Amino acid sequence: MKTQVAIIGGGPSGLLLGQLLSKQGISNIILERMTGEYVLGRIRAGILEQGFADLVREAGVSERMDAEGIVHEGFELAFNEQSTYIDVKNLTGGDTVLCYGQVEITADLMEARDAAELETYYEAKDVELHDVNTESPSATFTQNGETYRLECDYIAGCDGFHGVSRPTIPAELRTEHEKVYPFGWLGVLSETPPASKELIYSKSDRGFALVSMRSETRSRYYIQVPLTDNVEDWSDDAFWDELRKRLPPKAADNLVTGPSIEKSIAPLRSFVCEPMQYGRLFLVGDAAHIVPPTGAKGLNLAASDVATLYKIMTRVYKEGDASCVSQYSDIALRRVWNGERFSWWMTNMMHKFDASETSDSELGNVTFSRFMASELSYYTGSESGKKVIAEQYVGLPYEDLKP
Ligand code: RFL
Ligand code: PHB
Repeated sequence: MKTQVAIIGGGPSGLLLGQLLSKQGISNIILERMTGEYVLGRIRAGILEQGFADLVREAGVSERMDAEGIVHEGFELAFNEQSTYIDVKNLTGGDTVLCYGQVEITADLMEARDAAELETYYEAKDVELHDVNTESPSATFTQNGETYRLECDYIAGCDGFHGVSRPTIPAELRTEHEKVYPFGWLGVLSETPPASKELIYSKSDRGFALVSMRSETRSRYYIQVPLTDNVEDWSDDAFWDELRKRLPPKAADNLVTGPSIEKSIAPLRSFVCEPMQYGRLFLVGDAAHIVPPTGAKGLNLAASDVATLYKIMTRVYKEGDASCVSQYSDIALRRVWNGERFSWWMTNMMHKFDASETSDSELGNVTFSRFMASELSYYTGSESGKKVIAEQYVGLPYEDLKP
């Protein structure tokens, strides 16, 4: 088999890249380890930056997103009894974010890929990447007991944090930066109207909580939990009780409870692999970086990687200029580090750190907590502070390639 760009991983990054490349007539084949149903079972991101939504429009897959996505002009930052509205639209001169689930985007992209009869190999096992530092890379894999070789010009490693692409870069040529937080998020999806029209990030003495949504009748909530908790320890009733205690009074009063349709615990991590490319292999999205979800940046950083690689591949194939491929890692990493910093900052500011869990070993726990409380009241207490938060939340502009 032969294609121009082999895409490893059929999550949102791989599917979006594939769709954009196809629009430019650049051939691509996706190798996905799991089934399509499995990929669609992962309830994850909900908030899309404008840059992401525009990219989905450019890919020609935005019809349902534009019809069903909920535009958010701001969000609330709550701290005990106090609540501050971050009026994102006014503070940024008109930018908003869109609430539209990762599952929906993924389903729309899969449908478009099927309709265009673009090739995807699901349940592609034992993927291995070969000769990525030469002009003729390839990927081998097995499917239903058969072994295949896919020859290509370039490989996009869109295979998430546990994929094969990142370890294909020799260990001595990559640096991995990692921080694991001492807590996770317990998330619940329920067929109930959301407790608030806008998202609420709430810090309380009992720990962090988040009000989010998927539609006017479907809510998504999260609470901070110790890493030692198991999802089976949390009955629906226990979850609702704890959530109510952590929300500002008005949202707590508005909370409508019901059976959970999905419940899971996600650990929180900051991670970056540098560089994000090796020869003709490019790392995209979670394959190269992870952020804690407090800033809603994970999928959005994946989208800016996709945008950069798309521009590079378009220039390579439309203008015959292969020299621009060396720009990928630097451009992608500049935006990634900014998203990492914002996500880390929001996480530190909004979560409860117990004794012995300090985020900074140089500081005592009490001092750290005090600094973070002071940080929160400082930034929410002035227009300029709120503007800093708003600008990061809607996302920095995408960087262009150098001529
Ligand atoms: P994915 O989604 O992990 O997809 C990778 C795909 O690669 C496949 N794969 C392989 N295929 C072939 N061979 C192999 N060896 C393979 N190994 C893996 C996998 O099966 C999978 O299908 O990565 P991608 O595409 O880069 O997308 C990244 C996003 O999923 C992720 O960043 C976001 O979900 C993060 N995130 C959020 N991001 C936002 O922008 N806004 C949010 O509001 C937001 N909320 C969240 C989140 C992530 C969360 N969790 C659970 C981690 C909330 C949560 C709770
Ligand atoms: C979500 O709706 O899943 C969501 C929203 C905002 C975040 C994280 C997750 O910061």
